[in-house]
Amino acid sequence: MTVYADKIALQNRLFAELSSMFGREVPLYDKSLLVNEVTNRTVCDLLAEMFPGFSVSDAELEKTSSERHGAIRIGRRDEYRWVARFFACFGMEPHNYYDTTDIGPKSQPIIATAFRSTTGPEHRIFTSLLQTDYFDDETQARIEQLLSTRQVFPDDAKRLIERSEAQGGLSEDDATQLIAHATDRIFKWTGRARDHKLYTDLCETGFKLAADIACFKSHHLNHLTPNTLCMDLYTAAMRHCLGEIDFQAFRERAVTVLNRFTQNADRDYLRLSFKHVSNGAIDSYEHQPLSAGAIEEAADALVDRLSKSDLELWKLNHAGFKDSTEGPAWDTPVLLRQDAYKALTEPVTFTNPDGTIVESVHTARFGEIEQRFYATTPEGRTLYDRCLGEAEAAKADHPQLAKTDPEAWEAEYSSYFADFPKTLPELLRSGLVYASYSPTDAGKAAAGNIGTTDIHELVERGYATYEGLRYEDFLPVSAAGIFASNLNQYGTKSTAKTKPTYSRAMLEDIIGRPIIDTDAVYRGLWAKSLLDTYEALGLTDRVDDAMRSDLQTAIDHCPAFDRGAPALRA
Ligand code: OOG
Ligand code: NI
Repeated sequence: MTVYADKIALQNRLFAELSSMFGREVPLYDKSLLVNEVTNRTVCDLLAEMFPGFSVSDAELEKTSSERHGAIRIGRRDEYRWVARFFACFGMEPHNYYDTTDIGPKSQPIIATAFRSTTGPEHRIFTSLLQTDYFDDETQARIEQLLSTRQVFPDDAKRLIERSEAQGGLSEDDATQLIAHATDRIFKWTGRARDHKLYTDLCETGFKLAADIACFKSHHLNHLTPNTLCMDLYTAAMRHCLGEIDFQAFRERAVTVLNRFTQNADRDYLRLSFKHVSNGAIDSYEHQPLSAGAIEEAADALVDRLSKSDLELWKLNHAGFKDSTEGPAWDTPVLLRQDAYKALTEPVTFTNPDGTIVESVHTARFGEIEQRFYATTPEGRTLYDRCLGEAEAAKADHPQLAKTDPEAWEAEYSSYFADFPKTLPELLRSGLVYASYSPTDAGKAAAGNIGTTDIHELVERGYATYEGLRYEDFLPVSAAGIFASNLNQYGTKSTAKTKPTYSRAMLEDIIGRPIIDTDAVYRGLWAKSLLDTYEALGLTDRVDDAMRSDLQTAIDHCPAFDRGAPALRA
């Protein structure tokens, strides 16, 4: 039997290659990775002092920081299906349906899903599909006509994808070739576009996003987002390197954010952020206070490092950094926080239908960064949406505050998230986030003599332990915020006679495979861990029937488990 290349290993290779490609295309992206590495190193060194025994080698840090999410925007349905089939060769399936045509003033003419692995994903790609019927008939026809004449996937790439589907995998050589098609053609920035008139018509009517899709000949990456260990330190460092804040302001900010970061960084943060360190190791560290002056020293060292000539980002083509971070407040560890340097204005050569050439520019590709936190339950998500709604309304009231007095806005922003507990145990007790539970040795030893099935009590008594599940998906309102601030353009309004509506089923039809609902994944992982823990603690028979059957249903509906696997004991 032929053994094909491991799909997750291929996924890592694909994203490493895409990252090199993007680094060659966009010098500022490459440098932003260096800023991330430098600030992450500072964070790790402080954590090592706080948790003696904890350490992160440069190689581990690189691995921890090599996670990426990309964003691509597709024009045609048949292209979209090829994209889905392409990512399936790398073990990435569609997760969640996002509809940004229907989010009020921030709306954009796209529906989307994200391709990723179902469990433990390290990479994702948010893939939008332009909805041409969002436009008036004439514009729709112009967009569709132009799109109909491009071929983004080379025939050889299609053959490799078909081979992978037929065989169930690719040889290393075939995979290498398919990755080369990705970086040399499919996702490559060409600096060339078509139909300057359509381009300007779309931009001038507020549809920059549509112009970015319709007039280009590849599915160029819009951004490729690394993860940071401390969002607020990274954004301050970027602002400093871009020349927006001087070294004194940076130092002051670094001291502030490192102080509060180190006060909040606990074992749950270590578990969330460092997957390569075992839970046992994390439990074994002592937690000790930092030595006096440690934070000031770290800030001084950072100021020094950022002033070196290899980090003079202000010398590169750039449009500054966003004014405020999307997502929950800094002190509320749920879902994800995202920020970005703004879209760059890049030279583009347009070829018109009559063959004439126009030298112009295009502003679309930006440099996002993110930090991921705990996955919310539906109750947690509802609370988040309410808090965010209030925060956004306040922002609309005084939009300049984030720029003129960032610290005041930060404090105000936090106040809208006050209803969220701030630590994982409290979030779990409130039923706002998911965790995976497991029995402890003490619990197993006490099996048969334990008088409660309340999981929080079992944790408190030391019979069970937990690990928060990380949020692995996207937030369409954050995405819309990112679109808006990067394009210097708020949302759009449909120009069709009647605004069409879209559905998950429509996108599934286009893709030709089911879209996985990730709440069912988080819930299933949580439920299975609970039932397994009860079993190991000898509590299965004491769990009440309704609860047991709820948990079993969640497991049965969880796409992360092989449906053929034997069900747990009922
Ligand atoms: C995709 C926007 C979504 C995110 O991080 O929320 C996204 C795009 O810009 O095309 O990447
Ligand atoms: Ni993104």
